Amino acid sequence: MIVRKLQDCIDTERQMKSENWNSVRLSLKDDNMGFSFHITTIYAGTETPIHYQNHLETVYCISGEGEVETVADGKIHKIEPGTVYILDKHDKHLLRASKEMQLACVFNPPLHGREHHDENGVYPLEAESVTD
Ligand code: 9YT
Repeated sequence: MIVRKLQDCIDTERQMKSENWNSVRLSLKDDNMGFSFHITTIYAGTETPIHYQNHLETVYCISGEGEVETVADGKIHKIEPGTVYILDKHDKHLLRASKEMQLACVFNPPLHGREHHDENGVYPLEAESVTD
């Protein structure tokens, strides 16, 4: 069994920071679980374009408030504590936070750790180059 604490992972190599969000990657590919598990904070007043063409992601809102817009149909879904959104179609989307949101995120296939969104909001597969 593996045990980790969120507090112990903050400001370590497990935490990735960007202008709009930071993400603590509590479980990664090298845990051999078939998924990765992250606690992500989305900053208030931000809009992030995301398109995970190589990954499936499920996102559960723990706290905060925002919305997710699917680009293909312009539909806007409110995000509040207790909401889950599931990107089962590799949906291109816009993620907006009106209040800082804490989200629990699961990725399949798992991230290996240092991925950053590229200019299209995409994470490359690990075989491809990773921008850091
Ligand atoms: C909700 C979302 O996808 N945010 C971007 C960060 C991502 N969860 C990550 O890299 O951990």
